[in-house]
Amino acid sequence: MSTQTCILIGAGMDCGKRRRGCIMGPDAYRTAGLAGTLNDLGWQVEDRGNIDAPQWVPDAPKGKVHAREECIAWTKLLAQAAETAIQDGFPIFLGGDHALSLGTVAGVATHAARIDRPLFVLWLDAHPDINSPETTASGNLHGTPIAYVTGQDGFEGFPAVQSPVPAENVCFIGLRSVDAPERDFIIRSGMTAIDMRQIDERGIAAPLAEFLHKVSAADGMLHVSLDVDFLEPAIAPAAGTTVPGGATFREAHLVMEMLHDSGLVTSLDLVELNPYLDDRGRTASLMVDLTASLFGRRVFDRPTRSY
Ligand code: 5AB
Ligand code: MN
Ligand code: MN
Ligand code: MN
Repeated sequence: MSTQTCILIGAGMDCGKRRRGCIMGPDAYRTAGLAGTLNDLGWQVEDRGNIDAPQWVPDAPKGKVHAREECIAWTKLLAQAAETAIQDGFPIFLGGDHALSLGTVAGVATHAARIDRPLFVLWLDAHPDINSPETTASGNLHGTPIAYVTGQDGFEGFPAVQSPVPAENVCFIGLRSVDAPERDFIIRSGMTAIDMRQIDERGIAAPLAEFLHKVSAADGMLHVSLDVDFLEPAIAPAAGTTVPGGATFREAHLVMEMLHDSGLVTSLDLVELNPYLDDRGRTASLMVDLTASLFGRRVFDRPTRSY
């Protein structure tokens, strides 16, 4: 990581699905000590507070998509905030549900294009979140950001994505709940999709190293989007869409440690934490500890690795 300043941006976006509670996420991360933890690791921390929720706008009466107008308003705010923050340091977006990535990834992609570097996206999630407003069965936009940022159709009313992320630059790790239209799309698209079975068979380090090599060879910027439901629900209960069979404590830390060693990560989303569902703050604390591993916490020093 090139810069030593990280910028915290709270985005309590809660309209990407029907079950409420992610609005409390940013404050849970602060309560769990995120800023102090990063400070202790030698980072300067600038907390920009929470983005004010857009003024409430009524949902269009027809259509299956939940809170489309509100999500459009958030996307505009977040894309702007992301584009600005990444010029000043390493942004960490404190969600909020995963619909916030419509804005954050679009914003960092605009920046990457401006400085003429390719953007890669690592999606740590049980789900690929590649439905469009047309293919979604639930109507929940937290299941759509990858479709949006790679420039798929169906996002009428949303700002046009200025610099779509090429499908080949996207890597999913942790998949175990994929809708039929999502599966078809992934197979056609050339995205790298590491499901839990592959992780069982190969371990998590080998496929991650392959992807990091690709990022490194292209001199890419790397945006990481960490959904709480990437993790095994037994260790991370505070998510609305848990799926059994997720990443273990050590698998998740190893991913973060390797990401740190790579020096390739330039922005991070922490999403889908619903503190209302947590168990004495342990999911919030685990997410903070995983972030610490990404920012250099380790037992013993190891030489920086080139992938
Ligand atoms: B999350 C589902 N594919 O579209 C849908 O938690 C789940 O951000 C989406 O990964 C899960 O509603 C969205 C069934
Ligand atoms: Mn997700
Ligand atoms: Mn998910
Ligand atoms: Mn979820």
